[in-house]
Amino acid sequence: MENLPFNFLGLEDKYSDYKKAKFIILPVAYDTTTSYQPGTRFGPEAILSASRFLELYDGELKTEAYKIGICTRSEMRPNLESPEQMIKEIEKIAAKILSDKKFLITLGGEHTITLGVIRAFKKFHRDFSLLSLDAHLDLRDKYEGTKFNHSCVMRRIHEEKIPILLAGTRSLSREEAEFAKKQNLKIFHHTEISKIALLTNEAIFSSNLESSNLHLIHSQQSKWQQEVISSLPTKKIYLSIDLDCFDPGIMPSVGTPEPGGFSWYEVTTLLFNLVLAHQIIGFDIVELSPNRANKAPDFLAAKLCYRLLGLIVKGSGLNI
Ligand SMILES: [Mn+2]
Repeated sequence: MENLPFNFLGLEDKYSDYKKAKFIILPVAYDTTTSYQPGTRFGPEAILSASRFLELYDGELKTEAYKIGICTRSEMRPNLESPEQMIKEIEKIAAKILSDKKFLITLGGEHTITLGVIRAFKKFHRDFSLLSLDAHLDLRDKYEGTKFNHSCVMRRIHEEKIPILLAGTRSLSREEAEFAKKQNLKIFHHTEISKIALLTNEAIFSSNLESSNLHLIHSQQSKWQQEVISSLPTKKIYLSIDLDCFDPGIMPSVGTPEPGGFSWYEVTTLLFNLVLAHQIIGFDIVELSPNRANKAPDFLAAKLCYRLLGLIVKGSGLNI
């Protein structure tokens, strides 16, 4: 293992060279405004570390997405001048990668980084919307003296006139609730999702678990997933995954671990169904705040990233 290069999946040059690679991983070690438990600046490194222990073959999808080339860029360090300056730097680097016609994956770092990435995507794509899986709405106008706090990021993206859909919400302020209502934003609170899921999922899971055929489970789109997917107003989707959307039982390594949340299978089946109906143009996985004593969350984040790459390869019809 020591001999493997330190990049996503530990890939040799043949598969990780920038020129040849289709997928570019941009690690952004930034956590200046994280409120409760700081440490998300160590998230990208922990995801890369864990990814080197993943199987290169995704047995569930029957894909080997690495063959399409995955280049890991060197880590962006925090710009301590101001959060706004950091966002500008991210936008610049992301725009360069997109101008090279690459598929960009950003690893955080705190959620604020999504704003810089979205501003870059705006230069290259028309008509896309953002799906954010997150325990929080991140719709505050200002927090702790800055408009560029991680809990304001969806408010800023909304101001960029990108349609946003937020799913997995379990915690919000009165200000955010009122803003979302006034702006008529589509929000899937986790309690509502759980209620719909309880009513519809039980039969699906109990009938298919015995066969261990996950494809069979995937092929059954549950009602809440159907509603999320059909509420997305555009074909092109930018996906932002705040890891606190997961149940803290499986994802305790986040800045603000809210009780409740998605299971691994809920998220992966949602993503499976998302690629069937939409085109994912880019994604980020943010807010991992690693804990040395528990590596399972790092591994979850790495596997989630590779699963998404496999789904995108499969969705684009490439036979790899
Ligand atoms: Mn969050």
